[in-house]
Amino acid sequence: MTDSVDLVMLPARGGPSLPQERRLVTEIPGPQSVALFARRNEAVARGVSTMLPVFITAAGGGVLVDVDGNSLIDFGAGIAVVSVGNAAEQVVAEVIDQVAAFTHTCFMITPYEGYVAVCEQLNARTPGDFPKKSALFNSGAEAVENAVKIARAFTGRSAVVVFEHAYHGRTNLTMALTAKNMPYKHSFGPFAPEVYRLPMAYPYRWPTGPENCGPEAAAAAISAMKTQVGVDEIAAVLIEPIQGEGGFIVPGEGFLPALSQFCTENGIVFIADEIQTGFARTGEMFAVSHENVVPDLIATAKGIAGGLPLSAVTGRADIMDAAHVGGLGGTYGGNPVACAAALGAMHTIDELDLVGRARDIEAIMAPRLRELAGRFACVGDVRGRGAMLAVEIVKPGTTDPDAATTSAIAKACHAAGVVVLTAGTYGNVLRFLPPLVIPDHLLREGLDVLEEAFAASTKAS
Ligand code: PLZ
Repeated sequence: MTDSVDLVMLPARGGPSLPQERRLVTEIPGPQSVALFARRNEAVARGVSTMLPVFITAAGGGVLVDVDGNSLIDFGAGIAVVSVGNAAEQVVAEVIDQVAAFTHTCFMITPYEGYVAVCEQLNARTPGDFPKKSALFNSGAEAVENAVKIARAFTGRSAVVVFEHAYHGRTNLTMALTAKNMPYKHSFGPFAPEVYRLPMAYPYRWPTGPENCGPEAAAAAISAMKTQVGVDEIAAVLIEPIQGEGGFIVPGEGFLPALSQFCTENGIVFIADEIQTGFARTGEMFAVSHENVVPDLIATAKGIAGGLPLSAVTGRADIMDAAHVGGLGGTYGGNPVACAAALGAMHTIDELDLVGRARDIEAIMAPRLRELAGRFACVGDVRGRGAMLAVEIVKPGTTDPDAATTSAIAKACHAAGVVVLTAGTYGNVLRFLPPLVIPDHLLREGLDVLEEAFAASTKAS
C-alpha cells in the first residue's frame, strides 16, 4: 500500500552560511531519522548499506544537519566528494543557471560548451607538460573502466596490473580490479580476466621495515611483471597514489616513481586512480605530485564537481585518441549540470586556495592524531597527506588488526555528533576526510570528540 507515504520534506537551506556548530538536540539517530530508516528498510534493497542512519536535510561548511535538528561535524565529506563544501556558493550558482537553461542534450548528439570547458580545465590542471585530452563519464568506476579500455586500444595488449588493498569500483571490471572480497566481490563473480594483483608498498606492514618498503616493493613488482605477467602483455599499471578504501596507505617512498619509470621504459600505460585523492584533497591538486610522478592517464571523480555525479579520464593526447570514433561515451557522461558544477567547484578550489587549506588541515589534525598514538597503545600507525588522514588500530603490542575497537570508536564519535568513516582491508582504519572548507574550531572540536571516543572505547597506555 502506498497511500500513506509522506511527501518528501523540502530541504532547509544549506551551504556555507549554515551555523558552524555541533548541536545535539536528540539521541543519534533521533526519532525522525529512526522513522525514516524504517521506511528505508522497507523500500531500499538490503545490499545498499548505511553507515550512520541519520537523514540529512541541509549541509554546508563543516556540518550536516539532520531531520531532528541535530548538527553533526562532517569528517567524511560524502567520501571525499564535497571538498569545496556542501552546496558551495559557486557550485549552486552555476548549477541553477545551467538547470534553468537546459538539463541534457547528450554530448554525443548535440554538444555544449560546458563539457569542453571541463576538459580544458582538466587538461591544464593535471600534471604533465604535453598535449592532453579528456573524456567525461558519470562515476569513478566508469572512469577507471574507460581508462583501461583506452590503454588496451593504445597498446594492443590486454593485461592490467593492480595492487593489494586496491579499490577501483563495483562494476564487473572494477570488481576484478578491486582487492577486497567482502563486501565488494562476494557472490558477484565470475570476474573479468587479465587482471594481475601484485604486492603493495605498505610501509606499516612491510616485513623489513618502512624505510625499505618503497624500493623493495618496487623491485618485487617489477620482477613479477617481467617473470609472471610478461612485460609485452601489459596494457596498464593502475594504482591509487594513496589507497583510499584500502586504508589510506601512502606507498613507501620511491614506489610510484619506480613503477612510472618502468612503465615508460616498457610501453605500458601508467594510470593513476586519483578518484579519492584528486582536486586538492592531499595538499596538492593531484596526489602523484607529492613524488613528482606524471601519469600517462589520470582517472578523476568525487571532488571534481562538488557533489554532482561526474568523472573523467585525462591524459596524453596520443593515448586518449587511440580509441576509435564512437568507442567512448554514454548517455549522461559529462551531463551539462554536472559540468556546470565542476566549473564552479574548480573556481572555488582556486578562489579559496583549497590546496593550501588541505595542508593547513593536516597541520592541525596530524599532530593531534600523533598525540593519540602516544596515549593509546591501540594506535599502530598514523598516516596520510593533507586532509586525507587515518589511524590504523591494532591489538596493543602487536600489529594484529582490531576491527572491533575501530568500529567502537567510530560509533562513539557518531553518537557524539562527529561523522567519521572506517576503511581498510581489515576494517581497522579510522579515516578523516573533512570538507576543505571546514572551520578550524570544528576540526578541533571533532578531534576532542575523537579523543574522548578513544578513552571510552580503549585503555590508555
Ligand atoms: N577509485 C580510488 O575511492 C570510490 C566507494 C564507496 P565510484 N570510493 C568510494 C563504496 O563503498 O561504493 C572509488 C575510489 C577509487 C574508484 C572508486 C569508484 O568510484 O564513483 O563509487 O564508482
